[in-house]
Amino acid sequence: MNESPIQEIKARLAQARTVTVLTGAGISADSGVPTFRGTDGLWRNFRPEELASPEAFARDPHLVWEWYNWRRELIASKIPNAAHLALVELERHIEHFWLITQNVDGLHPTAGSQKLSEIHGNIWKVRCTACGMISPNHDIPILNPPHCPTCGGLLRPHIVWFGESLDPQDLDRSYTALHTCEVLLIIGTSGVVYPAASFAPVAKERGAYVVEINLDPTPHSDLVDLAIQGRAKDIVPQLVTTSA
Ligand code: BJW
Ligand code: ZN
Repeated sequence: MNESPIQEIKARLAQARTVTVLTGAGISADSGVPTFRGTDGLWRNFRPEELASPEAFARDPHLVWEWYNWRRELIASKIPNAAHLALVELERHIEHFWLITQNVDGLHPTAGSQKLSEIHGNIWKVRCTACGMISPNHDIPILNPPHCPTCGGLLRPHIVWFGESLDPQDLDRSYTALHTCEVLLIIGTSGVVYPAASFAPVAKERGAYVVEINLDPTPHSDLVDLAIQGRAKDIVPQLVTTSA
């Protein structure tokens, strides 16, 4: 038995050939991106069904784009923090590594993560509601709902809203990573939004050693093997340093 939780996790990671990581808004909170459900969370001021649903977009695309324009402006000024960078380092050292993120801010790919699924989409991509084409789009500001250069259809943010299905390829890749991992690190998610809310029990049932890193306890804290309370930017880098 190792002397501290950090040492215990480091020992597990050192032995593991297959590691999966699930991240949520908490990891980007340390970069200054608001979470959804905390005291300063986005849903304190906005009702999800009014802005993050296909019905909301059909009712008022202008209002929905206004919200995304505000979010884009906010996120554009943020950079990856030490926790994002530590996960890039971990990816380099683990033979079979996969990062599943619920975050749409793009900070993981900006940090350099390559083996990842952005299961809720990416705020820097748009999708045509008519022809389905997905394309990168970094425009700021977006003052009016944009249209598809190919077919003229209305463009929407390439984000998974409530009631919408996740990309089957992303889900397949995620479940493979969850079914095969020896260690699952869950960082900065409240664990209430499905299907990601089921990922901890799925990996646990398959025998993974499951670790939660979060500022506060979550519905999964009692299920995991080790729950560490603290900031992602303080804890995650400690897991990947080679020093004792
Ligand atoms: C820190 C920290 C620091 C802070 N360091 N930690 C089964 C049962 C019940 C319901 C459903 C079900 N299956 C599907 C549903 C419906 C729905 C759902 O789950 N609803 C629940 C609310 C109950 N799910 C869906 O609709 C999904 N689709 C789907 O499953 O399709 C099939 C289907 C449909 C309908 C019925 C049945 C099946 C799609 C979900 C898409 C979620 N999209 C969103 C919004 C996108 C909008 C946008 O971003 O523009 O994605 S919701 C929002 O929540 C966002 C996030 O990715 C997601 C998760 O939030 P996250 O990351 O956990 O953030 P927070 O704020 O909740 O938590 C932050 C955490 O960080 C906290 O714990 C803090 O303590 C911590 N923290 N600072 C460490 N510094
Ligand atoms: Zn189109």
